Amino acid sequence: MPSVPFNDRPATWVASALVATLAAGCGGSDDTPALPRLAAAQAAALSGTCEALAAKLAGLADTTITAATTVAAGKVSNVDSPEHCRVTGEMFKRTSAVDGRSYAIGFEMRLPKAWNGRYFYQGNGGIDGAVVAAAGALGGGPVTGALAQGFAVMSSDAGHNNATSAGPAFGIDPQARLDYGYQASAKLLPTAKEVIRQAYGKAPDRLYFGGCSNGGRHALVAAARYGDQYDGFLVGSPGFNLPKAAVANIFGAQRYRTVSADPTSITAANLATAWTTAERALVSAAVVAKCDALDGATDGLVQDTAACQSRFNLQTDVATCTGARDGTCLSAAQKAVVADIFAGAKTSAGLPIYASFPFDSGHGTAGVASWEFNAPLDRDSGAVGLIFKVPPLAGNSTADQLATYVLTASVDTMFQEIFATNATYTESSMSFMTPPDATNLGKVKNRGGKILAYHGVSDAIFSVNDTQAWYDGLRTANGGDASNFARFFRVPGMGHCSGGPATDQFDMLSQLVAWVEQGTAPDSVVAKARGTGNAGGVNADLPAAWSATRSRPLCPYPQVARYKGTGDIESADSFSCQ
Ligand SMILES: [Ca+2]
Repeated sequence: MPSVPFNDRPATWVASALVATLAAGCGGSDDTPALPRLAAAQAAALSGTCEALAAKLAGLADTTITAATTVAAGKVSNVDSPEHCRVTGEMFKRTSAVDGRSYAIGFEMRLPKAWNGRYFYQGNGGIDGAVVAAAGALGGGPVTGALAQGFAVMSSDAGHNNATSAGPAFGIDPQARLDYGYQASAKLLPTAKEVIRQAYGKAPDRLYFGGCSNGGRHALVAAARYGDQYDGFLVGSPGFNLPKAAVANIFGAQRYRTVSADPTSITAANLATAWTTAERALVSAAVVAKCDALDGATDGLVQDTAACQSRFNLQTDVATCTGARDGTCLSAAQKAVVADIFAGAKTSAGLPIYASFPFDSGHGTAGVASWEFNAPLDRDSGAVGLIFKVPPLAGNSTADQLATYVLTASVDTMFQEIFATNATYTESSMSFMTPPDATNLGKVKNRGGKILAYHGVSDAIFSVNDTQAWYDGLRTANGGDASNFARFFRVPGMGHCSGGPATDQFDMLSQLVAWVEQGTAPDSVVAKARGTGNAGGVNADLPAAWSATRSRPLCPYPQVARYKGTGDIESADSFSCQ
């Protein structure tokens, strides 16, 4: 079916979206025009009963509301949330002419009884395909979320249901690829606004878009494609070059396999023998030994990531095995493989496929093992084989066939196929998955919109260096400084979206709102460790030597958190961003 641009919808939200109040900004220097500041959202209460909402919404175009049910205050996605109305439905139900399957954009909205006047679109992770509870969860074992803060939150499956499309096999349907890539959120927005208007008597005053991983990708894609539709973007650990990252991870799997216990095996357990937990911890211990003190505090965290990359040398700072591997050394062959992977996957001709990865303190975690050894076989295989490449593999490929493909097919060819099109798949995955022009964000900037991005330095699937390169490009595109509308925070030690030996609990949504609506830009963000007793869930990766309540400032790139030289080493107050 043809795509339906959001702005072709004859919905009542259009007029209200065009009258966003602009007030004079503050903080601009004399030679820099101040950016507009958007007016603060005004709270409202749910009018009428939740259950009556379904009938009011019966006439929504292209939309079927399946239920509207009151939910009492309580936990949603492990976050304490207020009483709210949960509306579920689907849009654009259709049958694919290509694979014969039924598709729709499934969604839910959670509408707090006491509303803060704001909308939050929750970009979800992985390959989507499930309507994750619309808690507006903020990553990193959060104790808060958008719903808890009074936002009306929408979550969707992005146009396919993993139960009915056999997971990644939705990629056989060209329109499902496009909905997953960038179209679902745009198609949902008019419905979201109308639901809110019916629920509260007005459209949302301010609109936000956030998520982590693939959700961070959705957020950055929305900033690039729909920068005039939202006021703030929370971009977490974005896989904004997801097809490239997936091919790079497959490159890694093929390299790991050469130093695994059984180079003919197609299992994740075998791949994991290539670089064991003890050996990964060994490398991180060597990184910490070399780099920990560069930030002034010997605390198990490497804040000065950039300086560390030139100080740490895998070849000389980690022992080379002279006999059998025993966890205290790496073989020369292992070092070559790990060095290649961290330098960034390349084609056989030496062309970069994806970004490099920095050495950091968090390589020894179970999360890293999952991304390095399991993901190529059970996630990247389906993503590349069925969703990203043109042409795709057969939709009924078995798990063993997908694993064999990943471990034996040409990475060079995969890399070409993520840029390819044909008569059926008229848009390449690099087109539908990535921001079309990720450093051209004038639509966001000029209307007063703001972007906060974060990325864990020990993330093994999407590289912090890729996000950093995007931000460097954004700075260049804005005269060398993008900090008046976009800021990027590295999270030392943190794995993919959470975990790792890190202070991984932080609330950037509140900071984003304060920046958009009050003009208060975040000069640092306090992040906490999730030690024993943490309400967001204990982080099993925390070193025993850390205080359970350690805190650190996250600093806007390129600044680094440095110890002041005095004060409690467990407290963010003892560090400053420099
Ligand atoms: Ca340190």
